[in-house]
Amino acid sequence: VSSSKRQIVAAVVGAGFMGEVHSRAARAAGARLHSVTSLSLQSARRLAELFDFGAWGVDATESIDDAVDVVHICSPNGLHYEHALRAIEGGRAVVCEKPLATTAAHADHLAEAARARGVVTAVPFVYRYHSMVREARARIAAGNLGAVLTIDAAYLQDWLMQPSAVNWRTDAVQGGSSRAFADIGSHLCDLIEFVTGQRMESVCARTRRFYAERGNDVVGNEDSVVLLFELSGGAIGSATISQLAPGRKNALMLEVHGALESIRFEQERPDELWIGRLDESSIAVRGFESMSDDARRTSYLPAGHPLGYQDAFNALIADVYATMRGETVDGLPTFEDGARAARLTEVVLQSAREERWVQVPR
Ligand code: SOE
Repeated sequence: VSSSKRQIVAAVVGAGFMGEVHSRAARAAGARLHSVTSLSLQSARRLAELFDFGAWGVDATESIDDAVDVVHICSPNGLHYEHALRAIEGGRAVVCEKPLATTAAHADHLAEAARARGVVTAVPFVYRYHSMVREARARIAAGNLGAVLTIDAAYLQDWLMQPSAVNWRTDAVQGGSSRAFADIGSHLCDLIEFVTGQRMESVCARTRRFYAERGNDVVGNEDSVVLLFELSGGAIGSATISQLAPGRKNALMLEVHGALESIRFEQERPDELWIGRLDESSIAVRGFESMSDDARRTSYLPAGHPLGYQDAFNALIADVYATMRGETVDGLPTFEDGARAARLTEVVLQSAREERWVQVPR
């Protein structure tokens, strides 16, 4: 039996919700699961048994073992820089959860170090991998919408709405100086740029920390952000980002208004794309004949078999491994995109602090 391709060996650092999502995706992409490490030995052991890792422990340096090809970093934000730099210096491919680092300077350094070392990198802006997001992007690129005029966007969750809800994210040291924007606003702004093909050029933001304390801890980062922005092609838009929106679980919503048509994507209904028209609007459901090639690439189940969040994640990790094998893929978010998100985060906080429009550096 000829083995068409050498099995990729993956290590996971961090055994929380994202560690589990990455482990499932790495396994689905055919990796051998080498080791999972976590600050909590119990969490590491739970994931090791769930996904049949070779080893588990609390020492993240085990993930840089010579046998390891790629390191998936899912540790608390404040540890990303250290864990990613160690993997890069070890010559490993690195998939690092957003935010890439809690400062733009550290994120830029990681992107530079990875470029210099020539390692494959990714920051899982996973929502790029829904087929109907690729369909929206293809329609805008093909000119179906006409000139992009305005954007109405939001990313709303409610898992931090209880004042008692404490998590490493609500601690500025472990989570970083931005929470809602760095955690989910970064996904939304990455998607706005990815779908429209335009850059965010300037923003005007206001943040709120509705609960200055949670449990016995002082909270050092924001619960919610509202944003005005201008895009490089002249469009203007607004975004509401909050993790205190009762009833909204993971509600990323993006609506783009063109001179000819509109589109609306809702992450909680990922197989659908609303097409807005002056005469008759419609809902395009994944799997139709004239779907774009790029949408078809991630549409690996036929119409009527819903694809979801983990499917999109699996497709993203499969693209990372394809890139490690020298293949060319379209739309993989790399450390360059992660560094851009970290820079945008600092611009958003600066705009809120100084109560003015701030230009986004290229
Ligand atoms: C929590 O806000 C979270 O898990 C984010 O960290 C993820 O990036 C997002 O995709 C889902 O919600």
